[in-house]
Amino acid sequence: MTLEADLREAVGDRQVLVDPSVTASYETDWTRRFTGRARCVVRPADTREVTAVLQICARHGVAVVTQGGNTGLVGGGVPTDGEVVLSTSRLSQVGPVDTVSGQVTLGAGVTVTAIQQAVRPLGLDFGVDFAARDSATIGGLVSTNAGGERVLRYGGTRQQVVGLEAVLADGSVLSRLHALPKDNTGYDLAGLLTGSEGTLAVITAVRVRLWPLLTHRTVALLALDSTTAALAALAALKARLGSLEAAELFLADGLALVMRQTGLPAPVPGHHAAYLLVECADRVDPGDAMLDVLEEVGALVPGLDDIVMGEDARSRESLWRYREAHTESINAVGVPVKLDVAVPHAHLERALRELPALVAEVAPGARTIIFGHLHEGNLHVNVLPGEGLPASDDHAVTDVVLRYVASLDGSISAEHGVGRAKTAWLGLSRSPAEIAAMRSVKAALDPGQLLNPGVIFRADTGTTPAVHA
Ligand code: 2HG
Ligand code: ZN
Repeated sequence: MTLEADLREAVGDRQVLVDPSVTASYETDWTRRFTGRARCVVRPADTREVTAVLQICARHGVAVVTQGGNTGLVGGGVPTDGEVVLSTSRLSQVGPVDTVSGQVTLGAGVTVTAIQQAVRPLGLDFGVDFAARDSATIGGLVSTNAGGERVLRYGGTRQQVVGLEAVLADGSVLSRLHALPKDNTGYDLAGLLTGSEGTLAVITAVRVRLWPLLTHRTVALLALDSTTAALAALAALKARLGSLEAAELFLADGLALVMRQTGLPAPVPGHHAAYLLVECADRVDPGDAMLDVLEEVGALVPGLDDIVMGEDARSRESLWRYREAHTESINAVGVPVKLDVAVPHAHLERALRELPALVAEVAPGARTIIFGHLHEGNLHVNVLPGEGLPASDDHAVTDVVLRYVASLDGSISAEHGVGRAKTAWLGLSRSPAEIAAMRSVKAALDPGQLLNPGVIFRADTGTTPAVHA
């Protein structure tokens, strides 16, 4: 039997997609940067069917790319040439919420919005949130160890994972879904699979920790004359506000682009180099405490030019729009080279000053828009070709940015992962010994190189990538 016939028998005719007009949306990421061709798309309904799919693919020697909400930014979830795309969209079960332990088990295909809708009525909340919440799935979040806007308070996805279930390339099922808060019985396999970007197993379910739902929120947008002032303001706010939940950075050129694309008015009058969006959340209204602290911080921090507060839901949302609309506004102008990096706070001001000039050397006329999560020093460097100019040379732009970041002791991937986009540069952030250990793990769990070949490591050789800092 053909691969397709075997798959149809395992999951049903309607769940094996081969029509190019239907598979197209699975073959390109939403930024349009990564595109390839799938042999077919298969949509298993449960763990048993995932096992069958993997066993069939192993038998036919065909590689598998797992895809969740397809909101990734490094090409880790799209096929290249003839792989089977395993979509987790039908693994969408939400288990009963355990309100004593504050945990819930979720199918890999459950979106962040669906998690919020399931747990918020019970007075609980999920610790990870970001703009792609309506499409991004928990399986994708765990595979990429996604960050987002609440890391300052709750940590990243890794900190939310209590256990998981996953299927290895040979079809065996690893199930660590029980709710025991203490379990010291050897290797932390759930931890290993978190951030493994689909290269070690297909995650089918995740048990996550939940947090008390904070019912009252206040947002403030601070306009500042420098990133150094933004860092000083953040340090002062962190020391004074236990309810601080988010601290997001954007700059004058990013704001101008967002205003042009969305039609939003200027949030505050005048020109300011940097903007810091902060949110506090609590079970009682944090507004008054925040106002007092902001007054104190205004007196303490030179360069804090202006502040606008958003207390009701609408004004909070419209302040968040200035930050969250960056990605879509950049995408509306062209296909950017997207680089998600982290630099130590001590080098942040310098990095923001030097990066656009460095990029311009290899991509003349390019526009470099930078924004991100200030607390983690996480910068989203988006490089758009200048108006009327051809697309930038992705490789040259990536090379100059990642080498520069590594020279500052930063990370070449803060929250989006390595994917296919950054395999050649892994050696800038990981030592040869670390890469060799990671390759040994990959070889042990997926000896046939069936799961996401070409992601994290280059697919071609067993050797360490040649690029070193
Ligand atoms: C964000 O923080 C996302 O908004 C996307 O990580 C970043 O579009 C980007 O470069
Ligand atoms: Zn981000």
